[in-house]
Amino acid sequence: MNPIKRVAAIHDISGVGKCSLTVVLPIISTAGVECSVMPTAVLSTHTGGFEGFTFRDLTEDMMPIAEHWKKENIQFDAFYSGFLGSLGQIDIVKDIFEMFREPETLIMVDPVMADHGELYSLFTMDHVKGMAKLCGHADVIVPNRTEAAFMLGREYKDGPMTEADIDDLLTALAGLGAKQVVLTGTHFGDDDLGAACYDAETGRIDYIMDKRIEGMYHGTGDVFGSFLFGALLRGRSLPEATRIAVDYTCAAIRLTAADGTGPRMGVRFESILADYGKLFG
Ligand code: PXL
Repeated sequence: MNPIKRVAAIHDISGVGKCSLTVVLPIISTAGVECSVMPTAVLSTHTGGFEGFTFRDLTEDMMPIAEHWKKENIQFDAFYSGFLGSLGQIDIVKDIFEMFREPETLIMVDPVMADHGELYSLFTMDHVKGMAKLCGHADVIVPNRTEAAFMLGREYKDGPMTEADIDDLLTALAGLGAKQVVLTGTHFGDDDLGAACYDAETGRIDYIMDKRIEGMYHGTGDVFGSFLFGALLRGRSLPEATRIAVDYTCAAIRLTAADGTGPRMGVRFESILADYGKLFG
């Protein structure tokens, strides 16, 4: 049996609403990858669609946690960072990558900060600049179209895209420094939605779309990123892992739409976890 891989997931814990560590941990574990966690903050709920959420900032604990891991000689095959509550946390995460990076370490950064043309309530344009820099320290980045436009200093455009639009964005994003880019929220028409991936080393671009499901659901970025990273760490190629992430995220959204639970409670990924796990034997 191959040794199990270990990833350190650096995200907040939002108690209710199914995003960040409450979805990253179960999904990565189901892929058969050990998921260690560094919580960056503890919130009562995520910040989209709930009023008066609590926010316990854990910035001061992050470096002591990393130093303890280092002292105990704990090694990681991979890092996956997502929502970071402040500019200070972005710098600390960069330092943590440098502390632990070995030639084979795979680092994925999801520059979680915006969607549908708007920054999340906690962030400013300084956060955008910081995240763009952090993307330069990653091997794989997973921005949505809003985050992509903001990090590139471009105007955000929604609506259908051509292959040329997508290729232009993907190659510009690779210019931030990561070799592999997965752009989410891409679509060619009104009835499709998915992701496109680019490997700057081979120049290969894949467009991976599914049928659009009406409505907007919270936490889909973290569910998508977790399905993607689990598959990458289990040896799937970038296009294969992107296909898996699109298929499973859409399946979770379809179940949620059928449940009628609304957008803010996250998506029903639990019901498809067992099938996802079977992909990896
Ligand atoms: O899904 C990304 C995310 C993670 N963590 C918190 C959030 C969000 C998105 O809004 O608010 C706290």
